[in-house]
Amino acid sequence: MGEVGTNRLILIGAGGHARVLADALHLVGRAEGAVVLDAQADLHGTALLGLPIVGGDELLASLRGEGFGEFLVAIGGIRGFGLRRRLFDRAVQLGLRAAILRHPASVVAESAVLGAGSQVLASAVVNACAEIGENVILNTGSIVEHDCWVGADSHIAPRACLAGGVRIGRQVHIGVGATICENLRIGDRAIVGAGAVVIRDVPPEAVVAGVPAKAIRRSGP
Ligand code: JB3
Repeated sequence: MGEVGTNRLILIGAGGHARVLADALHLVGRAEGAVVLDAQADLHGTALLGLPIVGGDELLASLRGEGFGEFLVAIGGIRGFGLRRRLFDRAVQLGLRAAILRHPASVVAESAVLGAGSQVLASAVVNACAEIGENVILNTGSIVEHDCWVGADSHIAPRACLAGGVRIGRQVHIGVGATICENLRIGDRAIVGAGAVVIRDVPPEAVVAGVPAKAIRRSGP
């Protein structure tokens, strides 16, 4: 861990996903000196698992000036893809580096590649030669098998499973416990419902659900 003052970390968001990240930061020794920003003013001055919620995003520039070096986008909700990308880009534009967070109970193959800002949470598995894009959430117990590709800003929800060679686009949500069969492609901004079993490619912005998964609507902008 870098010394406090240069590698101090900013969590952007103070909700349920932020609590998961804060817990992992404590476990990997990155909580020291970290602070949290949230849009809800009534949270300012309180704490998130011991991390001070110091204000809103307007503080990003001044925190950078105070020697904070890294950030994580700590917003995970399905409606938040565009927001996650905007927050990521704003922090990078201010000269902050996107940290990579690996829970100590995760398993990541030596040959796997984790993108800046990616978050590999408890019991998640990233297997050989998989590539994980920027700002991706691999949530609790998710499985990304060998040779998979997960595009930027996507969220693989708890216990979802991508079989070998699956390619996930950008800003995709794979729901809790969903299964994507091998070598399939899931298009940008598609949504796969919880528990779905996907046995054919999913086009961009499609919303699919069921066993086997079928299209139910299109995902909104
Ligand atoms: O299902 C699981 C395991 N986790 C879910 C996660 C992936 O997504 C979790 O159960 C929730 O469904 C959701 O967690 P998240 O994204 O933390 O949602 P919520 O608990 O609603 O917290 C979002 C926080 O972000 C709120 O405190 C908002 O005020 C804050 N927020 C919204 N917009 C913002 C902004 N904070 C900052 N700094 N900037 C914003 O623009």
